[in-house]
Amino acid sequence: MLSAVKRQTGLLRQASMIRPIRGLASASEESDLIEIELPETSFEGYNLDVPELKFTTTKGNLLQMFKDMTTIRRMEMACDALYKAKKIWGFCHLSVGQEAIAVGIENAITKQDTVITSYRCHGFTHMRGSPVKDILAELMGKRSGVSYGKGGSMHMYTTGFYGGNGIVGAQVPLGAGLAFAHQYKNEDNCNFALYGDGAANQGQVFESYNMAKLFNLPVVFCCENNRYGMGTAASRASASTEYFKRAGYIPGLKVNGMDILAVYQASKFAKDWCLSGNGPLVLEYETYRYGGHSISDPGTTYRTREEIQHMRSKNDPIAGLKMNMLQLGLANEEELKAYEKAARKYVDEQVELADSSSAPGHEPALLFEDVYLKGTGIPRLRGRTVNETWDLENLKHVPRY
Ligand SMILES: Cc1ncc(C[n+]2csc(CCOP(=O)(O)OP(=O)(O)O)c2C)c(N)n1
Ligand SMILES: [Mg+2]
Repeated sequence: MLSAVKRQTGLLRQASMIRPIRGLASASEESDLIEIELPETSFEGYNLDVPELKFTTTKGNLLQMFKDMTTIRRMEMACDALYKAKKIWGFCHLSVGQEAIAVGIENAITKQDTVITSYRCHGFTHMRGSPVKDILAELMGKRSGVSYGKGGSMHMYTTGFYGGNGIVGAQVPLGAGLAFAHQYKNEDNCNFALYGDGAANQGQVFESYNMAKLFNLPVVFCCENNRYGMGTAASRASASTEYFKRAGYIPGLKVNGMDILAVYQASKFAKDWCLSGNGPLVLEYETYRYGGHSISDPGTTYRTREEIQHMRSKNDPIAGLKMNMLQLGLANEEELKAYEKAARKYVDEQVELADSSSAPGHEPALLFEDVYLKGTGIPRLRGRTVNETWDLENLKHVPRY
């Protein structure tokens, strides 16, 4: 197993080239502009020409992505500690190692685009706009949580972000539906629908490909291939692990998901693709989760410690970007350390705030909030039995529906 990993990650390791450029903008912006050249191994296309390896961005953009990834990692580490301290209960799926995907996508799109993903959703929720304290409060079942303490780890939402979905693959047709809404409303926006390598085998994923192609929907089907679905290696669950080719009639692009610059460029390309009227696209981000499937899985029974260690030490997305920025003098060691320290301080403060916020009350009205969109509800809602039917207007039991 290790030799296969080594072979693959040897390619992933090649660093991007970044250099400052001059002469394209005003004096103040000029010093901020940089030219990136990604390694040739960053992309593999299926029925399309891969994105340009050379592109221009700003130093500010790279620093922002560094800060975002660092914050998400600290937040996930805080989740782990809070779980061990028994302040978080139930399911909890962390994305340590996969940060480049949520961060790279968000920096390539706008708030008017929509995103939907699986249960591994904390990083996406933050990138879509929720402060860390609201995410942690949700995990601790607090009223100030992003879902008012009623959702927990897998069910987080915010503007332009449709979850957080616990049913494997269920978010993919919802993503196609969101893309349909963008098209129907003549919006210049698209949907990014993320799913795992395990989810890629679900029937509803193929139904979504079909409808999306028929309707030419602006949806980017994004497979986060982290090589495992719970404890099962992708090659044991998928007849073909070339996830970017699996829609057949929809072009695809495989992306080095451990290199934030490649993720960023591919995500921009995908959005342009959809907005140019090309219809759907399949992206496969090759990535890796350092931890187990969820906090209750040590993650070491179905893969070797050497494999995990190898990915951590040779392909880490944060260390990779840091190395690039240092080598090119875009920031020095002290500045980057200061960013890391600031992220740690911010997350520590957010933990305090989340922890000190209050739990939801016991009043029955809370149970019926957020079941229906305001104004669209029904007057009565059935509980576990017909005798538990609730009159929602007067908040009391009524004998029968
Ligand atoms: C329909 C359905 N089947 C099974 C499960 C149990 N389950 C939860 S996560 C998971 C594995 C999914 O793996 P993958 O799609 O690769 O996502 P990852 O956890 O790697 O991010 C399974 C089988 C579920 N939640 N829903
Ligand atoms: Mg997986």
